[in-house]
Amino acid sequence: MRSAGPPPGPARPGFWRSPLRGPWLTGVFGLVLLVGITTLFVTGLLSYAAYNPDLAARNDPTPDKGWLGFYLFTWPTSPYWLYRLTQGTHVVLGVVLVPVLLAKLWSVIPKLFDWPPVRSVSNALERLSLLFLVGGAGFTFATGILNIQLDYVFPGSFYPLHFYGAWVFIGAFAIHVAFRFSRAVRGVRAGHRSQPVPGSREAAGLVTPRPAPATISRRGAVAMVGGGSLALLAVTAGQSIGGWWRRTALLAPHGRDPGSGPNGFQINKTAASVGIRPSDVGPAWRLTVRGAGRQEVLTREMLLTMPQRDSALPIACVEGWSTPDQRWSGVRLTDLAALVGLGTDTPQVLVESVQRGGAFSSVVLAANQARDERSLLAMRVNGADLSPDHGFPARVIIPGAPGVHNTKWVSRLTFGEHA
Ligand SMILES: Nc1nc2c(c(=O)[nH]1)N[C@H]1C(S)=C(S)[C@@H](COP(=O)(O)O)O[C@H]1N2
Ligand SMILES: [Mo]
Repeated sequence: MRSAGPPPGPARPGFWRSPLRGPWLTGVFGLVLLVGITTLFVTGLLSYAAYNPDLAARNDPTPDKGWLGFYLFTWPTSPYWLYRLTQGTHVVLGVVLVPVLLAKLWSVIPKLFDWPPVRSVSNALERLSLLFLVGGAGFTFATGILNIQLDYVFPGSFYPLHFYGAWVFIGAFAIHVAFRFSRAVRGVRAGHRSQPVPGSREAAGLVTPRPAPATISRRGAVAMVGGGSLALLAVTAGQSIGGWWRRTALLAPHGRDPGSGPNGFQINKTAASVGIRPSDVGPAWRLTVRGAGRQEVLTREMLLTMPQRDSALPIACVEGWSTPDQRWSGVRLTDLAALVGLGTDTPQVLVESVQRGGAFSSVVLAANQARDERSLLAMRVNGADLSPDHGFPARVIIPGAPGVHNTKWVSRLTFGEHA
């Protein structure tokens, strides 16, 4: 079927003139994205599982997930660096793939201007799926990057946006891979020199009939994009490694220098920024422990007379930054459960802080987390009292858990089932 009249502007054959475009270049970028985006999706799903959303409504930042939560499982406490690895990978890879994503879009631009715009019902469906693919990629990458760079620009709503956006994107992505995978492999196998005849089936609408002189080779273009990704890796990865490496994280939010001394490591929210008053955490502070129908109220001094344990554990935030292991010391959660008469089969525990409201002011930890002997209500870190910003008088620290589950300024622990 032919439409009357010449196609307009960018839909004209020969409007796009780069001799680089062709099945090889698109295939290379496509296969890199296939591996990269699959990894992003899996680590993203793991991040959601790490919140233990099925345990309590307050743990679930993306309500109404329905059957999209089919895969959820109880997040383990070992290895203790698990979330540091999965979320560091998720965030760093998401940043590093941006040049590849843009290069892939550039390589297929002529196809966006296919003329006539719609040839048949199946062609219309295919183009509609591309809308979800390109829109979904842009939306998911943009929400993720805005969230890590601008520090919670979407208070409360980031999680549902990123979660549901990712599912729409991955649906379109899976369809796209199913239709294009073998073409991408063929394109790459044919080699960087091969350039099919414009208009042929193998050219797949990518090869220009009116090539301009080349200013760079196809391999050079891939190297340039790879160089861009490596540069982003170099200025991003340091925040996930933490410690000294944080200085290299030029793109990291929250500044690059967390100060020195025992409390000189990354702070997410300061006490002042979440409205903690000095009187909340002063001498009048008490810890209430409840469970099995009993209740104990303790001062910080009383906590310090209980057996003090050490745990070397990192803080690993959903934003992708982490600290190296810090040496925390305090009272085991199992010892606190024992205060109200609970045995070693410590149940789940609701942790509440003195903070008034806010998504991170409380959490329900699963039984496996409460029972782990590395899980502490920490009062000290690296040999000093916790600083006000790291959660003085006491905070929770759990192996393998996302940073947000390490509640600061804790005032109440309730063991057992609760609404
Ligand atoms: N009460 C309370 N606890 C909290 C938070 C908070 O905002 N309020 N932030 C959490 C988040 S998102 C992270 S990553 C860690 C950061 O701990 P740090 O600031 O000591 O590094 O604390 C967690 N504990
Ligand atoms: Mo966090």
